[in-house]
Amino acid sequence: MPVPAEPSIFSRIVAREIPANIYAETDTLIAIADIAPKAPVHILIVPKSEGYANVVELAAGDPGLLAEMIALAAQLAAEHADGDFRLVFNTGAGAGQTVFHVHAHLLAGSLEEGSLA
Ligand code: DGP
Repeated sequence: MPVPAEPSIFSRIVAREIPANIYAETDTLIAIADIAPKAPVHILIVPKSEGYANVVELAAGDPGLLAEMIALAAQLAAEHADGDFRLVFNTGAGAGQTVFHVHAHLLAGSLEEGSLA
């Protein structure tokens, strides 16, 4: 699993080189407020390791970690909204992915149609 030469923005947040509003942290994941929220609750759920660029790679390489991300999303949606949520994995630049360190957008709280990340 190749590790990118430059740490991603999320790795720099994990290392506390860049500040972020941290919602949760486990041995393997960090959950932070998105810097440009698209919903009342917009949290990024990010594996601390940056070995996987997108959710397809993660699902193939470490499905257990993907399951951990989904469980944390459900927990955070229950804690910060009514428990209902949308989970978005932008995959590829053409789909709007800008950070190639896999992450899930957790969107919750009075979502409107079209309020995708
Ligand atoms: P995507 O476009 O799916 O790759 O999502 C990347 C998200 O990362 C985007 O919604 C904005 C967010 N983001 C970018 N830079 C920062 C940052 O420095 N801090 C935080 N908290 N979020 C960031």
